[in-house]
Amino acid sequence: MEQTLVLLKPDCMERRLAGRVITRIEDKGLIIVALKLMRVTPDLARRHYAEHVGKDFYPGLETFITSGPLVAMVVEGPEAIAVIRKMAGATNGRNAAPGTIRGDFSSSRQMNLVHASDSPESAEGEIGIFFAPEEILPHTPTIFPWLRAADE
Ligand code: FUP
Repeated sequence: MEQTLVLLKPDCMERRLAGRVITRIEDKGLIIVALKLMRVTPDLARRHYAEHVGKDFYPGLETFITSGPLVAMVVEGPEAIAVIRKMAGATNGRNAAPGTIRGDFSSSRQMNLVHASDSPESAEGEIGIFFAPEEILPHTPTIFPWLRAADE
C-alpha cells in the first residue's frame, strides 16, 4: 500500500475542475486519506519545488502555484504513486495522452492542473511538507472488498 501527494493546482480550482478530478480518483478505487483547501506560500513553493528553484521557469511556476487556493490530498492505494502519475499524464498537457487528466483538460506545460508525487521518496517528503501526521486519516471504506482481491 502506498500514499502519494496530489495537488489540484490553482488552475484546476479556477476552472472548476476539482470535482471531476476527485471523481476520477474515487472511481479508480483509490482512497483519499487527507484533504484540505489551502494557499501555498512562496516558502512552501520553494520547499515543494526544491529541485526546480534556480531554473529559468521557477519564478513563473512560483507565481502560478501561489496565485490562488489549491486542494492538497493524500491518496492511498496499491501502487498509488504510479497509478496517479498515469492518470495525470505527461507533464505538458499538449503531450499528455487523451484519457488522462492533463490530456483531457490541459493544453499547457505550466497550467497542467494536478501535481502527483513521482517516487516513494518524493511522496514521503511532499506529504510531510503539506500535512501533519494527525491530518492523515487512514480508513477502510465498506466497499473495499470490491475494489481489489484480498491478496493484492
Ligand atoms: P511533474 O512531475 O509532471 O509535475 O513535472 P516536473 O516536476 O518536471 O515539473 C514541475 C512543474 O513545473 C510542472 F507541473 C510544470 C512546471 N514546468 C514549467 O512550468 N516549465 C518547464 O519548463 C518545466 C516544468
